[in-house]
Amino acid sequence: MVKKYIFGAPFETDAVVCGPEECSREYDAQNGTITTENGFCFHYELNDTDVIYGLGEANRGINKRGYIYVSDCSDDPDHSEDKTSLYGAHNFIIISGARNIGLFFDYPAAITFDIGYTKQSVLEVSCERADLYLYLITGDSAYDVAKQFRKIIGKSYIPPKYAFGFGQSRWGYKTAEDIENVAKGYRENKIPLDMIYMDIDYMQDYKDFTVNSERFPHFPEFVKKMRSENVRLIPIIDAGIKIEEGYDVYEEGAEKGYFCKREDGTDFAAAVWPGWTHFPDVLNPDARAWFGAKYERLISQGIEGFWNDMNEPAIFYSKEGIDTLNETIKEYADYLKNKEKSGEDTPADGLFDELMDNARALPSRVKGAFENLQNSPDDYRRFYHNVNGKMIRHDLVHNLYGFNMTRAAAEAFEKIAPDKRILLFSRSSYIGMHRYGGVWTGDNKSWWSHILLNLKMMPSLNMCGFLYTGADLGGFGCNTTRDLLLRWLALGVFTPLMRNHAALGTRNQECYRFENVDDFHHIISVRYRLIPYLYSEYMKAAQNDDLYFKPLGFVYPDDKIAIQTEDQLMLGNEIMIAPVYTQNVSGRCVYLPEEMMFAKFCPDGSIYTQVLDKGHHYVEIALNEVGLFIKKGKRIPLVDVAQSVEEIDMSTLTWLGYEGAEYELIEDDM
Ligand code: MIG
Repeated sequence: MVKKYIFGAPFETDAVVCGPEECSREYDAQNGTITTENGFCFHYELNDTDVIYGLGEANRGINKRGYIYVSDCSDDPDHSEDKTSLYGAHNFIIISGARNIGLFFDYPAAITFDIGYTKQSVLEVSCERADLYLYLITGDSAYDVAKQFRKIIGKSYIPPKYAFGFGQSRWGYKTAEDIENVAKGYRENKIPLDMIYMDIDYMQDYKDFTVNSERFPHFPEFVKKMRSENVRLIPIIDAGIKIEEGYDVYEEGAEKGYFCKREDGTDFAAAVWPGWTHFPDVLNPDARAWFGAKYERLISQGIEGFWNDMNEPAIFYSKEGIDTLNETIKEYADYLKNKEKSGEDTPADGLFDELMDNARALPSRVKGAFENLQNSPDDYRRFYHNVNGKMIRHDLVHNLYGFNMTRAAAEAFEKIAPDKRILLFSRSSYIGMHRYGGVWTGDNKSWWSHILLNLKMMPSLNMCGFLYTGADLGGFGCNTTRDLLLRWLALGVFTPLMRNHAALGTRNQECYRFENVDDFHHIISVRYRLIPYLYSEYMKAAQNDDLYFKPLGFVYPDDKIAIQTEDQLMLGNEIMIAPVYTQNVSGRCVYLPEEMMFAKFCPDGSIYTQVLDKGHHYVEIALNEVGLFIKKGKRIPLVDVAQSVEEIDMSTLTWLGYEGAEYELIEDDM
């Protein structure tokens, strides 16, 4: 059952589209106490065994207990264990124990989830203003609660079929030739590939919707040529529009008043990749339609997919921020000068100590002012959105920017190509955006711990509606290693978005750059063999408001060990995955909540199978192998390897698993 409560004057976020019409009056304090005197605070006493699920793209475990999380969309490339905010704001949690309660705090500014951090047995959710909707869901199990929540937030985005293929990306591909070389590297080594991503360097001076004509002399022809090789090019779009005379997107936006404004009505300027930019006011429906329509410029040149970046929105600095920094530096310079002048009255040794102290403090204060330049909360208070003619300060709706940038594109796609699915995913998001696109989990690192973080985020994202998700395989920051990439790809085989992406300046990370390329060929081949299954399960999850990835506890709610298993996932209705995420090991321990069939895709193309009993097992999985576990009595479809999704030959379909099992295959030609 879903109940909706209203506090104060909430902002309409459009996260919920099929919720209860009416707000309930009587609130049962058994579901947690609420105070609204000093902002909003929800307080709940936890039992020792209560598990907290949810929060979508958040740090740490599947069970979120024992830490503090803040929904405050942040461009932070250091996803270390202490971080409380990442790129998304997914304010849905499930308290699961003797009772199962779901809570969605529909509030678009910063909101804190203290889940047993201040006090181990206390859950507290608080935000500065008591203006929000609270949705309270009660159900039979955590899984039931998650599905009820998914019903009220509307159907999840479905990407085109090719987007279930493998994609290669790198920040640093500059020219058509760079991209052709990547395609060649894959095709020559017979490693399947469907997409090559174009990062910011394809643009002319980082201007959205432009293509550098020197580096891509005949762009539409180039797109067509790649497409004829079954490779789609997927360009990036950034949030900021470059301020430049003659750039029509800038000129139109300024003229129509479609950019975010300062309090005095002038367009707010922030420096990002293009230099000074304005942010399209995507919370204003007219501005949103205007911005979205611009994607047509690339679609008309043959482009069929996009990734939206920098939409927290990320800010390098503002004019105001630079002024503050300069003032800080000047203040200190003056201070030191004055001290020098008044030197006669001060004992020489005392002056020296004081000067030294100040000299030491100077860099740290300047450093502080410098650090505060980037993504500064001060800047987020410096601009406004026009919502139905009312000026709303950005920080009060901060978490909706990425959502609405992506919505802008998706709403436009419905007009530009109503019968076509276009690939679209975003870095920043809020619940509701799941109807318009997917997400990638941003700038992770080539760390073993980030394979596990990737795995843990997946079911939590699914609970919040985001089904088309994945991480930068191999790691974005830092230099990857061959074994790390192989192990991470073996997890990526199962994530709907399977993309290898790396940062500028890091070691080359394309699969064909490493020794024994066959190993990469084999891991990615397994993905393509599984696509009929992965696609079917994705479609079922999207159509039935279900989860593609589930924590084990959702399927085995009475099994204490299953509930506590944080490094295995259920995928669809047939399989469990248990990827290896440790360096220098030849296998791993795995827990089976019931009898299952272990299936291992061996490099010679054969599949090793073994029925294993309920309980703990050690399974051998080499660097060039992919393992999965088929639930008792189930089977999955398999096809022969193809070089691209389009080339998959369904007549090669065979079955893997328990004989005689039923399976519903979902096929279409989208
Ligand atoms: O400030 O476009 O997360 O995937 O490669 C960095 C360059 C901007 C951040 C994205 C990353 C992308 C990078 N971008």
